[in-house]
Amino acid sequence: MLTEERRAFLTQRARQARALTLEAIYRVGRGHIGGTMSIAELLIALYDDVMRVDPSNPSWPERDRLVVSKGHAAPIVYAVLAMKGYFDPKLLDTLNANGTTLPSHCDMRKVPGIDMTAGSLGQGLSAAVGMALANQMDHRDSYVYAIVGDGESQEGQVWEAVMLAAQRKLEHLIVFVDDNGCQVDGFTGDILNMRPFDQKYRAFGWHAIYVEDGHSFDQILDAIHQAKQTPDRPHAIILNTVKAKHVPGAENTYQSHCFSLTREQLDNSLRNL
Ligand SMILES: Cc1ncc(C[n+]2csc(CCOP(=O)(O)OP(=O)(O)O)c2C)c(N)n1
Ligand SMILES: [Mg+2]
Repeated sequence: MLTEERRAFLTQRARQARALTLEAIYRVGRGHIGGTMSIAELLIALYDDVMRVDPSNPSWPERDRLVVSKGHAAPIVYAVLAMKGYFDPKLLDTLNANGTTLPSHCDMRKVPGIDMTAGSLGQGLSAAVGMALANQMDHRDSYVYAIVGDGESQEGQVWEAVMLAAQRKLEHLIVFVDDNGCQVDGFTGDILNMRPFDQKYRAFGWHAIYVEDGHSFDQILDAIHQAKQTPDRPHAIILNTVKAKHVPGAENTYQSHCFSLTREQLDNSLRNL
């Protein structure tokens, strides 16, 4: 259970991450708003409370790693990395502009703190499984975290990685499914329903936890704590989230996936935050 003060601090950090992201996307003209806003609390929980990282040494071999397999969420990952001191927040002004070092999708060669390049959906979990397997073979106690979209989970490669992780008992692998119910051009349930995710992961031999409110720091952190208490299996934490959370008029719509904010929408969102 978080203290009142800690919860308020984390909430403020998530607000800041959302604001930096929306401002950067507004500046570039268009971007992935829905799927960035649905993982704000998760990223803040990971970077401010959970992950063992050193922003002054991004390639520290003993660090915990994060693979954001839904690589289109890069703008908010960059915002959080900048807030952690990996690079100057002023760089966010160049998001996805010509010549930038902050491209629209997660890029490990250009951005300090990004552990895996992603954007071609379905591939990131395979990389995370490889990292967790390497840690296991090297007797490292570091954790590997991955974030996978609900629409992304329609990719067959996700389930190949899931099978191998269970076979190799990767107990230091924790995968978050951002179950916001929307993909690019429709509701995931209408296009190819993937729910219930927790039962699917369990059937594949994983330890799975369903989190009712994927924007609650208490619930996210409790689930991670529970995962770390459960040996011999990889862990899936299914987060029931809201696409475009805290963007007035866009919440829970698939049309929020990638769009241009008007000045008025940006101002409303910032006021709302
Ligand atoms: C292999 C592949 N196919 C298609 C795309 C285009 N694409 C980008 S995001 C997206 C939808 C993803 O939906 P979901 O995983 O639910 O993401 P979220 O709702 O979290 O934004 C698609 C189809 C892609 N990036 N990679
Ligand atoms: Mg989705």
